[in-house]
Amino acid sequence: MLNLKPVDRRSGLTREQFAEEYLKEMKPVIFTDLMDTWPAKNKWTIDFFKTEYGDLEVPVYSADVSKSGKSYMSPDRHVPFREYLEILEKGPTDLRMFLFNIFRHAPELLEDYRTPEIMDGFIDSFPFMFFGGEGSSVALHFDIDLSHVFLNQLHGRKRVVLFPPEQSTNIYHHPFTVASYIDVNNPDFGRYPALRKAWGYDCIVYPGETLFMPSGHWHYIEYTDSGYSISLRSNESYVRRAKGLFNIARHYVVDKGMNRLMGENWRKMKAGMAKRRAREQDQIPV
Ligand SMILES: O=C(O)CCC(=O)C(=O)O
Ligand SMILES: [Fe+2]
Repeated sequence: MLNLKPVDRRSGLTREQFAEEYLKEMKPVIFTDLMDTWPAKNKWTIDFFKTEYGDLEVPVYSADVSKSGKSYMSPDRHVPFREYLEILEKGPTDLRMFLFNIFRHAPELLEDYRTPEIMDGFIDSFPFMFFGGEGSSVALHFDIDLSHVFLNQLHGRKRVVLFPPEQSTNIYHHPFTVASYIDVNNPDFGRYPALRKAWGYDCIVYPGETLFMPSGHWHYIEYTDSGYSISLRSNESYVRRAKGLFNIARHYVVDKGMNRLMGENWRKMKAGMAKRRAREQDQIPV
């Protein structure tokens, strides 16, 4: 069994309390009231999106999205938003919709949420929404730009498993990427022995709640129900912002390029590197 602890659930946190107990500690927390002032909280229902934006063509992704080779990170197809929402309602389905900037097409929606006042440094660009069907999941990863993520759950429940960045070696960070080799639901301790030492968190985020994922935290997400959320990002540190930009540049140049050139072999090379790192760090005879 993986060593996973629950995440605190808090309401009425002040900026000072949040800074002291969570931000400084880089500790995740679920806010039960951060979205209380948002019109979106009750307004952004499935019917609302169907009625107002049903004709928008949206890119949908199936579970193969992170497979190596030519289709790496490209959508399966485009469908009218109405059709995608109907698929979600019928569920279960592995179809997800993200990397689509709905706000570019519907800027009026920007009026329906508020930038949290709980800390400074929110990044002012258009935020992303994430849609997924019941049973779909998002592979364990960390966000390459190294910002803190405030995951605001609007519809359906999500299970989130988190690991702090210091656990990267223990969970077999896939070199040059933001991915890990481990399967959170079926940890293979034989193959990945350092995993026994890993620790993290496991929680369910309910609609109306906001999960704070501190910078660099690994997250694996399971859509308990079909649903969607909006992720807002913040980064109060210029040093960390610069590191994030460097990561992005390296990712585009190294990983995408090597993936194009070597496909499956690049994946295998990275797997070897991750095992070696864990072995060297832990001096576990494997
Ligand atoms: O909720 C999701 O589908 C993915 C969210 C995520 O990875 C993020 O906000 O960084
Ligand atoms: Fe993420």
